[in-house]
Amino acid sequence: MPNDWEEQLDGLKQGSVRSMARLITWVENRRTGWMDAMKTIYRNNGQTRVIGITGSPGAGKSTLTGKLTSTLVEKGYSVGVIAVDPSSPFTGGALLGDRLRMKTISTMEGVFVRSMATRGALGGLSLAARDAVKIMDAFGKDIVIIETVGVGQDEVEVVKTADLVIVVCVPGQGDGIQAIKAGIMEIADFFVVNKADREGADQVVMDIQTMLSLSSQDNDIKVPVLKTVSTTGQGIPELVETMSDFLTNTEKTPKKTENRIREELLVLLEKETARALRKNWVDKGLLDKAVENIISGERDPYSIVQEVIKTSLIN
Ligand SMILES: Nc1nc2c(ncn2[C@@H]2O[C@H](COP(=O)(O)OP(=O)(O)OP(=O)(O)O)[C@@H](O)[C@H]2O)c(=O)[nH]1
Ligand SMILES: [Mg+2]
Repeated sequence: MPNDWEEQLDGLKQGSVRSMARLITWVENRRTGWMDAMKTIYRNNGQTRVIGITGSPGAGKSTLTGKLTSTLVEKGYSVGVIAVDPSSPFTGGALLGDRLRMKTISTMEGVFVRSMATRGALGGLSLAARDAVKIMDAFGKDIVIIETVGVGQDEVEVVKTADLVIVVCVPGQGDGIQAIKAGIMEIADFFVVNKADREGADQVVMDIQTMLSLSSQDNDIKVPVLKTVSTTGQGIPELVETMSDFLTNTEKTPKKTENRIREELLVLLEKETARALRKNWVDKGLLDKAVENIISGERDPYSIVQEVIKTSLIN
């Protein structure tokens, strides 16, 4: 491994926030040596619990994340935040209020905020976020909160692997139902009806509960539906308590861990084989050559694919 990697890994071990930030960027950019660095990081992983917060745009996810974070910090936890959303207040939203919110959270003692764009991560968003979680874990973060808008598939993939997934709904515009339609209901461990200071919050709670009872296959699992007002902090202590109970009770769910490792390994393998193929085959002009051969009638696409698979994966 190159020396500069070693240097940052040492820094990470010694609690340098700068090293943590740098490592996340380097890994995200797939800088040479990233896999060796991740091997070391992986060996130092274990204790971090990941909380995924998702929901429709403007539902109050960032405000909620901020309140949760400050409550957790008060309780003595070290918290990391990954905001996956280019328009997130954490990344500098256009509104003054958003800027202020971002400032409050990122200057909080013991809090590390990292923003990530939906597009741009070389290995894909979901891997980039998970790599970042692992780096924060090795640094010693107790809790990492990932905030994403619950729209695109990428965003859903990211939160899916969290230890606890919170789906945020709001009253008005049929948002509660919308979230459910988007197919995120299945991944929700909790529902939070935020903006409960607005009219219709109880109706959304009932709608969600009705949906849950209709679709529930496993009656043993009770999905909590809580109300919050993130702006004032109302309902946050109850939410933190419910979260804490959930995380304690799911301390060891081998099935979930197994599924996560399986999924992650498969995605990583797919991404890396595709990258290797690009590097060793496409970038070396072999794609162009193959196209020529197909046009001239010498070869067909199928035998070429078979040949590439054989030579690159088996040999
Ligand atoms: N009335 C009311 N407003 C809230 C509440 N929580 C958040 N807001 C407001 O809703 C707006 C959006 O809040 P954000 O926290 O930025 O929402 P978000 O879900 O992170 O938004 P995106 O990341 O852009 O999807 C802000 O103006 C907040 O002040 C709440 O409980 N009640
Ligand atoms: Mg946000």
